[in-house]
Amino acid sequence: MSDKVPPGDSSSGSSNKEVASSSIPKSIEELLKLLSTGEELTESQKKEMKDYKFWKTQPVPKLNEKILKEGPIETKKPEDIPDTPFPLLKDFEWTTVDIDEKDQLQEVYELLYENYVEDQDATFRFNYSPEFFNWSLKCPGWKKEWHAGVRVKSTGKLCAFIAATPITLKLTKSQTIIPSVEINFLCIHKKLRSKRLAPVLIKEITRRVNKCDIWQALYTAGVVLPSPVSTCRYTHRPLNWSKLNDVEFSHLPSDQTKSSMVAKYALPNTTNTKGLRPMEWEDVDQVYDLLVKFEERFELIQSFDKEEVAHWFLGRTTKEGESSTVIKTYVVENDEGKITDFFSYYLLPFTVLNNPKHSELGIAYLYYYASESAFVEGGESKYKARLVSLMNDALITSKKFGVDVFNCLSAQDNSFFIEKCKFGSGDGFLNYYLFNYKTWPIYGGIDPITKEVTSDKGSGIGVVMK
Ligand code: MYA
Repeated sequence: MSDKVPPGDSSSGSSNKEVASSSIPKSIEELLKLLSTGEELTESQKKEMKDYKFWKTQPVPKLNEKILKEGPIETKKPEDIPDTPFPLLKDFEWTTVDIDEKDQLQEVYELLYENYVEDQDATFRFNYSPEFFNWSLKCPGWKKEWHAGVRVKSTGKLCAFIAATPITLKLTKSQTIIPSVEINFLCIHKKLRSKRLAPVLIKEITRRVNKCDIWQALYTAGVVLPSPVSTCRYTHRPLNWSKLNDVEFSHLPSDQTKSSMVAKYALPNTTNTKGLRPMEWEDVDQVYDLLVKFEERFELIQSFDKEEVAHWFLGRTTKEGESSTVIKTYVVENDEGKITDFFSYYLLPFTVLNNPKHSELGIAYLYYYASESAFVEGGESKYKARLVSLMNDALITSKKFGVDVFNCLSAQDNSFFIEKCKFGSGDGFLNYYLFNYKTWPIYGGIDPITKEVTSDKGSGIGVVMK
């Protein structure tokens, strides 16, 4: 599928073009050649470690470093960390954004709406709603001071933002638990780009997190930085092909007609799996048990507690609370009342710019899932078939939430159903990074050379970012 650079968790995805834009051509002739032929840069032209002026000073593995031992890169104590924020240029000041304040949440929304990740042609823009932030930023253990912003002193305008949320990571091979944060929503106003403000934001969020005795972080980006622990590929499953074609997200292959494409992606209105229903508060314990067991299949995972399961899969942490409308979770309950499977996805629409027919694209992102069928010895083919059937049901359920395209990465065991459920590979790749921790490279569900999704092998990435 020749889709545009897809909507990604925390990036626009790193297409080949993006790699080229961060590379350094050696001469004007080479630059002109690149412009005229669109040819990719050679290895020697790509950004080298010494060119990462900021990242080469940070506790991250060097590009192409051979990892000899897993573990933290540096060890410090909270008292070694400065109490005061990093200095900013005189026209700017630090702020802690209080997202419990409606007006401040609105400021983050506006900053991101205008300045966050766009596709190459600026046709699509993430439309993060205040409700999305309430779900993604206010998880159990969240801290107000981990929502750091920069304001223009004279006007008070919010012009940059970065967020950390708590996450417990686990490396299953060594059964190592790593108390960490997830870093997300790094955003600088377009007018303040390329002024080295991003490193200051990153250093400040690191300071604030370190002060709480946390020393590791997980983050994802489309751009290549030192050094990805894994790389996954975006895939897309059109649900409303005509609309995707109208907004130029999906293109008509030369050997197809519009009606054949619509027919290809048509889905029934009713789900197939017996006992499938939306998750309820009473399911938290069983979903927790199933997820914890299932996650051990992967190498890098999020280690949940029950309160986190309630938050991330229902969007509430009390029985009485109202569920979030951005996260959708369905369970499969058998005749004995046992939950045998579940799947979840979150909704994050795109605003479509300058299109006469459509102003928004409904987008679902596959989140966590689990199935008892994974534990049946010798039952690999049954497990794969079960995943295909569950994901087809996920697609069907998402239609009623106005989803036009369902996205998933080549992470988890997704490569087992990607092709069968008619997901097509997108242009975008997502790199996973760990801050201050070295670990062996983790398979991201794609062939390292061809970058094609491999259907016979699941990935080692079990953690899903928002
Ligand atoms: S990923 C989403 C990132 N956001 C966007 O793409 C939104 C649109 N873009 C922007 O707002 C700006 O272009 C950004 C860069 C802010 C991205 N992650 O200020 P600069 C390095 C890390 O002159 P600008 C997400 O949210 C770049 O290589 N570093 O650049 C996860 C260069 O360093 P070096 C990045 O374009 C974020 C330096 O910044 C990224 O004005 C995870 C240039 O700075 C990037 N996505 O602003 C952050 N892009 O010289 C790390 C560029 O070395 C967290 N750069 O090449 C680390 C863990 C911290 C916590 C630790 C706790 C223990």
